[in-house]
Amino acid sequence: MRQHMMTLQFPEASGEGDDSDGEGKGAVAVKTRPKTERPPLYKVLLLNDDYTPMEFVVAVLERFFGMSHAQAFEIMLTVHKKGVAVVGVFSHEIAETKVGQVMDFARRHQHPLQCTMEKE
Ligand code: TYC
Repeated sequence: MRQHMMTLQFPEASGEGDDSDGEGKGAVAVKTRPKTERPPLYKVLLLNDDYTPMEFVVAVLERFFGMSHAQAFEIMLTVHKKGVAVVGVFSHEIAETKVGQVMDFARRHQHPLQCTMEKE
């Protein structure tokens, strides 16, 4: 059965060929594969600043990105030292939601923390 499927969908993979040599074995059913592109992914980035408390950033990473305390602390330190870090990769809609949640939460607590997204 598997061989039959391969022959129908991908005759070139079966060795049966496309009769381009004209040897004339008869009709071959050819199924085209419509190209289904995966939707793009987006990196969510957290930016360093001089004012947002470290413990607030850790709380953000735990609350909105499901990180353990240890993992959140590690990523916070990376942002603190390097200026920026990727905190997750998501679909456009989810990334937008995460960025909105972080920006809202920071604004409500009057911290200048910045969170952005960019196409991978
Ligand atoms: N640099 C901040 C401080 O020293 C800590 C911090 C870390 C701020 C990560 C933002 O995304 C950030 N208090």
